Amino acid sequence: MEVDRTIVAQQDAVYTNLAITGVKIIGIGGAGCSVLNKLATLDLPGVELIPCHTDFSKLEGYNRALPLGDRGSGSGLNDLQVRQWASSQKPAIRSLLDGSAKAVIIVTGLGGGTGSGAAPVIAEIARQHDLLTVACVTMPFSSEGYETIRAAETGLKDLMVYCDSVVAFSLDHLEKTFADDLSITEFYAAADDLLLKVARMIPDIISTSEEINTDLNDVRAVLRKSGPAFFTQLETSSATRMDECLSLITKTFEGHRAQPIRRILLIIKSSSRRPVTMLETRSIVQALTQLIGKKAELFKIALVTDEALEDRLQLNILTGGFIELEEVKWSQID
Ligand SMILES: Nc1nc2c(ncn2[C@@H]2O[C@H](COP(=O)(O)OP(=O)(O)OP(=O)(O)O)[C@@H](O)[C@H]2O)c(=O)[nH]1
Ligand SMILES: [Mg+2]
Repeated sequence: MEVDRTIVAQQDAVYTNLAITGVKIIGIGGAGCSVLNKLATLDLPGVELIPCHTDFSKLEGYNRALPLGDRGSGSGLNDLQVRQWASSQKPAIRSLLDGSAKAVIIVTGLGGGTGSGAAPVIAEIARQHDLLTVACVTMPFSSEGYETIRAAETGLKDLMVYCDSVVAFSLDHLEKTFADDLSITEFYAAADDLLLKVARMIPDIISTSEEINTDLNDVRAVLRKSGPAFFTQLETSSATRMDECLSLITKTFEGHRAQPIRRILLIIKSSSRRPVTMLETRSIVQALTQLIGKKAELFKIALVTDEALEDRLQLNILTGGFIELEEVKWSQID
């Protein structure tokens, strides 16, 4: 019988990815688990989604999960208690990260007890296993009270110690950026979408099978110990997409005040119907180099296929490796 070689090749690629990628995305607490539920609908190859919560009802539907504490009904906003619970679960956390794990992506809304308490403990263990460790988090509204802010800032400070790269979105800042007429539910859903976009960057890069591609080691080289990171997503809407793309880049990064950027990870997404061209790629890279990349030590580009984009182009840009951290507080959004 004639074997369909194309299909075999495709299947091989998928199996290879499954075997080598080993990305664990750990969603912690209410916000983290809600992002995880959205990621679960995307079917990302080579990725294991692991929820971690003190409210055990949020752990259902996953192969493996990390319950913390013995009550199962939340943390009572007590991050110190959760830290102890997480520390007592170190062997369980190690076994979740063992085996095929190569990268760990921690997703949480800092400020509550569960995320603020557990995220640093998980990051510390990931670092001990020498895994590429990235955190994407939201910081609470300043109106959420002193205790919430303290828990969030302590969590963030410790994440900075253990993670290679930390992308933090301030809810205060997002409130100024998002439309005023959003309901609270819509607002949090939009914040979750941002966390999702960052969380899927690494899986997107390593699971796509482009000819010019970036693998996990490249991503690791760019993100390794790069500290706080900025995330920006730009997407064109018209057929004259290159001009639009270049003007979006200029609008976003012109007059960029931050410290010199040492590391840049750029994902260019397009569909196979209209893949990004050499000219488009070169122009995008030149524009970014001119505006933010003159001092870059590493500027990695990955091309990812996303059929949903049809004629459009989407750029996902992660910048990090800032010299003076004071200037860099919150991740930028478009
Ligand atoms: N991104 C996002 N953030 C949220 C959401 N709901 C609340 N937050 C923010 O995230 C912070 C943490 O809230 P939760 O995720 O409920 O906290 P938790 O980690 O579950 O901790 P506890 O509920 O105290 O056990 C809050 O202080 C809010 O700033 C949400 O649906 N999405
Ligand atoms: Mg909660």
